[in-house]
Order: sequence, then C-alpha cells, then structure tokens
Amino acid sequence: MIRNSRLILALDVLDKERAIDLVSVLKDRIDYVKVGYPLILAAGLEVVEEIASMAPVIADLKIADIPNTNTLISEPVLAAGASGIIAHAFAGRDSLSACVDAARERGALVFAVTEMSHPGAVEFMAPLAEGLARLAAECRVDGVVAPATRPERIRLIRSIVGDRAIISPGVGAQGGSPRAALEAGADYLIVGRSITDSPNPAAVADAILSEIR
Ligand code: 3DU
Repeated sequence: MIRNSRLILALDVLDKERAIDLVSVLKDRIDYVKVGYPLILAAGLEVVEEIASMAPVIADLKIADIPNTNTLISEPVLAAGASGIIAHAFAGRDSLSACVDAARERGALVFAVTEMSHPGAVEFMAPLAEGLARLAAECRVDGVVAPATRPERIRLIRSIVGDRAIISPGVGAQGGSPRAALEAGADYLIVGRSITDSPNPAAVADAILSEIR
C-alpha cells in the first residue's frame, strides 16, 4: 500500500449523488474510499466502478462464507474495480485463502478482520483476535483490520502481523483517537461519520490530517 494521507474514507451513505460529491471533495485528502453494503445495496455494484474512477476503492463486504461463495462474492466486486477487499478471518483458512486468491488474480489487496471496534467485539472476537491475526498472516493477506477504539489491541496485533498493513476503524464517531491509533501501530485510519455527517467534510478531514501530521 502507498502511504500518503493515512486516511481511508468510510463512505456509508445511501445516496449515490451524495457519495460521488463526497468523493469529489475528499479524494485528494484520502488514500482509499471504503465502500460497503450500505452504499452498494442502495446504489448497485456500478457505484464501485464509478467511485474507482475517482479514487482507489476498498470493498468492505466482510466476506465470511464458504470458500466457493467467498470467490463468487470477491470476483464481481474486484471486476467492478475495487483495489482491495475485506474478509473475515474467522471463517477459517480455506475461506480466507479463497479471497486472497481472488484478489491476487486481479492484483488487488486483501484485508482480514481480526477484532472489530465496537463494544460487542469484546464478547467473542477479542479472545480469538491473536489467532485470527496469525491466520491472516499465514494466509498472506496484505493487511488486517484492528480497532482504533482499543489502541492496546492494535499494539498486540502489530506484534503478530509484522509489517503487514493495519487499517483501523473506530476513530471519531466510535470514540477512538486518530493519534493514539497511529502511535499504537496503525498504518491507516478508517473514518466515516465524523467526516460524512459533518456540514463541512473537508474541514473535518483537514483537522484529522493536521492532528496526525
Ligand atoms: O464509525 P465510522 O462512521 O467512522 O465508520 C467506521 C467504518 O468502519 C464503518 O464503515 C464500519 O462498518 C467499519 N468497520 C468498523 O467500524 C469496525 C470494524 O471492526 C470493521 C469495520
């Protein structure tokens, strides 16, 4: 991954025109746009193609099915122009490897979720996160997702995944601090609502960028 702004925009809006407007305003301030179920279900897969013509897209479908279905989910979104996909590690080695293989065929990146950022992740995911991070590294993913809401968990996951990229959601709306996440070892911050829900998204992005510089 090319590190420049260290910001990934989580584009969780349902209106396609608004999505495109946000990307137009923010594309020079971010490294990737993360598009997930909300926008793809509302606007169709074509929205990936459209946004990918403006900025690199990471498709956050948190893919977590049997290997064959994982391939069938990965291929169309990669064909639509996604530069990266996000898969869950908990579905196991064969399922995650199917996503890695699909991404490699397109020269795209694959990220595996280790521990999520919301409070509920502490119930079941946190106790498994180290094993999930090890599996992700063994499957040769390009990076992992780790929680900006719990920087100490980023530090732990960094000790397992070595120099693979760590991308961290949970900044802003979920309470995480951009600087603390980066200091703990995150390479990229994933930021959604605090930018997209603001009346001035560019100003919020600029404030985060100056905080982390
Ligand atoms: O809380 P925000 O609005 O900044 O958005 C965070 C984004 O990251 C959102 O798209 C969510 O689905 C995603 N995400 C997490 O919040 C937590 C994870 O562990 C993984 C992805």
